[in-house]
Amino acid sequence: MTKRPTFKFDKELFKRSVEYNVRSMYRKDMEDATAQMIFQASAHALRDQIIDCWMNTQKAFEEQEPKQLVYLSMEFLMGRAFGNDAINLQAYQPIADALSELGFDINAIEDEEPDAALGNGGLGRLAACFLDSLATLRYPAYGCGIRYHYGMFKQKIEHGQQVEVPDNWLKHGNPLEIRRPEYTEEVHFGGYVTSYQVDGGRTMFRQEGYQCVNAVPYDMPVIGYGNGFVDTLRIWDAEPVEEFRLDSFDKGDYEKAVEDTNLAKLITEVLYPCDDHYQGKELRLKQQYFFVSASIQQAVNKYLTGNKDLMKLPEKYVFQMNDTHPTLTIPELMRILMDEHAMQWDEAWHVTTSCCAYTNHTIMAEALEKWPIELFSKLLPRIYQIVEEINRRFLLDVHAKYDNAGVNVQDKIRSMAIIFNGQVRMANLAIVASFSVNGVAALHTKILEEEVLKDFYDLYPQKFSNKTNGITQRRFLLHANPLLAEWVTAHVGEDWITDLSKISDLKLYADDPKAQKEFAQIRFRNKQRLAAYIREHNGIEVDPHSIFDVQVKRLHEYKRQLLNIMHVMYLYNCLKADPNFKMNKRTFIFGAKAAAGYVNAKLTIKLINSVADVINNDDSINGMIKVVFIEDYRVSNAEIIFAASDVSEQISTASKEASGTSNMKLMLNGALTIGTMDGANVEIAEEVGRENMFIFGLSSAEVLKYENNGGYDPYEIFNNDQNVRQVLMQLVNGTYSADNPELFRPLYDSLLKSSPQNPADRYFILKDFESYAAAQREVDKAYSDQKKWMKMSILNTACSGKFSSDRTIQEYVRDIWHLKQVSFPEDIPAKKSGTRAVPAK
Ligand code: 26Q
Repeated sequence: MTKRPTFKFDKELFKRSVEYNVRSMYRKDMEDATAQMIFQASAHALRDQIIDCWMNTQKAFEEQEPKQLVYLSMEFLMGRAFGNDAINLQAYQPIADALSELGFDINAIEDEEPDAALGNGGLGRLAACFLDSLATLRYPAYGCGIRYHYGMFKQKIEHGQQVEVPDNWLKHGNPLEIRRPEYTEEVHFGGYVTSYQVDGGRTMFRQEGYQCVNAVPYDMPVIGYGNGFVDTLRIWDAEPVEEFRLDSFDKGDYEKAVEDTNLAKLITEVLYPCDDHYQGKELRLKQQYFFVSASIQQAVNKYLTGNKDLMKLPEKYVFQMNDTHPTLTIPELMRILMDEHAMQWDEAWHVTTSCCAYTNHTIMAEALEKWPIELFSKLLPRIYQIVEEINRRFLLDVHAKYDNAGVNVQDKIRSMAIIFNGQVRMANLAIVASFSVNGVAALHTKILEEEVLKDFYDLYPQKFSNKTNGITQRRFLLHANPLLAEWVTAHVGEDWITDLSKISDLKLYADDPKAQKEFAQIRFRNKQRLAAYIREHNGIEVDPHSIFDVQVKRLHEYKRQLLNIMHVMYLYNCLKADPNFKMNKRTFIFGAKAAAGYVNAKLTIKLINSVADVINNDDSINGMIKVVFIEDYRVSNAEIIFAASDVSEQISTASKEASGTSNMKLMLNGALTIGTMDGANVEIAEEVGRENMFIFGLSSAEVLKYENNGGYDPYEIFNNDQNVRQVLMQLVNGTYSADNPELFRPLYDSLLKSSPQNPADRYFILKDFESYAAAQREVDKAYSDQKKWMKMSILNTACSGKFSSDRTIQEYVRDIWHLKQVSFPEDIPAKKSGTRAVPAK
């Protein structure tokens, strides 16, 4: 049996290795090396030290042949690897010492690493947190995704407006990946389907005349915490099957070769930077099929090296689909089983539906993926045939169940058919062919079951479950907030690092004046660190004594950054109107990227920056309010922001935010939530108690009721609430856009005008405004009592145990994946490697 991979960091070896790498990679002495060179050399040195653990872990998989998870996701928002790997190897301090002995500061070296921004936001970061937990819990897992050459765009703010700059993250090479050309798979696009007969008269199908692309995998290590266990993130890059030959005289060949080369260059070029909004772009479908086909072919091939009976594939593999983006897993697996391994439909269906599971991340109708049949069938002719057959058989089942049952079958078909109105509906395909469908927070799952997917829930109640999201405390506390991490360890021991439920022992200290004082000091130092970041990046002075009020997330109307900034405008009006207006000093901090084509989102960024310009430069308010828009919000600066936040803005229109995860990261770091009863906020309230947060606004039931009745009339509020009216008028009278008073008219219109597609104020901003303002007054009041605030803050950290992705992963394992922890002979019953036991179901 493979020996337990143990990792022991060798500082002297590391130092020598860095020096050697600098020489061999750059032909430079240490004195002449740039910080980037030192980073590259250090990352290579680290990689050399973990390679044995990685190989041993993989060897253990080969020997023990455990069931493996393949987590399929178009996005893995990993952020930086170096510091996090150092943390998980429990070697951060020795590495910092080694670098310091070589004359470098580890923070500066970490800053040389570009974020691996292969994701948009929550969904991609969730995938990254899951990998961290899977490795820490010693589960055999592969993340499978795409090696985009350009990740999430970099955001520059020019004249208050977002400008997108390409993210060339591979410019200096990626030291923590390994190219594995020996595991290349071919992926086929287009062409046509032909049939042929085999012995016994059975008709078989195959795709011909297709375009061909090689999928070449790159592996990145995913290091478990303190256990020498290393899982793999496998991202696929596209390459032409054969570089075209310039000497080819056959014009047809030449053109085809050029086409294949161009296709390969395009597929993995760039991440689609839209979030929660579906666009029927052909290239996106190509990306989806590309990585799914490569991943599933690989899994089946690997399975067949040790096994013969494909009927037992579900005993060894589970394919978890992160949203509908990888739904082609279903017809692709059917195709491989039937066309390449001669399985019959029913058997292939049984295998496929026993392997595939689907996670839903949204109820927003505009985010549901639908592909026009034309486009789909042309690009994936054989896959389309299979989807058609799945649909045909499914509709037969629907008829069998509902004909003569006093139910309108046509209604059922309208909502559940996989192919409808000339479109392939990916969520419906995913639900019909998966053995498991889950939402990402209790409320979200309930809305899926009772409203959005009700017909499916009626049909397959046993498939549905909730798996409330989580985050990894290793990146978002241990690495992001070393001061607080150390303090927590001093009070409750270090077990929280792998078992966050242990952090609840901090409750004992919530009332303790000494603990409160220390906690306050740590928070203050983190706020100084963020203030320095803001000074450097924004040129704005902010007072670390002020309340740091933070909303960082993608920009979307349903997340209601507009509500936040309109409330800032209102507070500013109060200060201007009444010299005696009392409030605590507050710094409103925003960070958000908007999809490039999302007009209102981009305009909201402009508004925030315009409001910042006016308010920050108005001496008459004595700096009582500052507004800061942090450019290029991403994982690496998020870590600094979370550690320094007092107030966490989680103010989505109730029912719209499936879960949210920044709410959890901020809570863990001691921020108090102001929020609606939406997504995981509901569960945060259950854990910490409503009295330790600031809840406001319509409930999801109320929102859904208004929506079913065509909306509400915002004019009632406009006409009766003078505060709201004043703020609205300031959107169109040049207060914040003197040289173009009409600039913000579209935002104004979105709040007051209804159109055939959209009711006025469809996200209930005006409706919730008064309640939000009242909750903000409570925030202000609470902050005035610093003892009480620190108590609440400690309690938030103490009650965040549920929101570890370790807990989430244990639930997936228990209810859906049924994986076993990989063990090694000399494993002692792991003390530190478990999480809170999840009660058996
Ligand atoms: C789809 C089709 C074409 C192009 C892009 C897309 C696309 C890309 C990304 C659609 C959706 C996304 C991302 C969605 C997302 O991040 N959802 C968030 O998932 C989090 C993790 O579950 C939740 O916490 C958030 O509430 C949810 O908004």
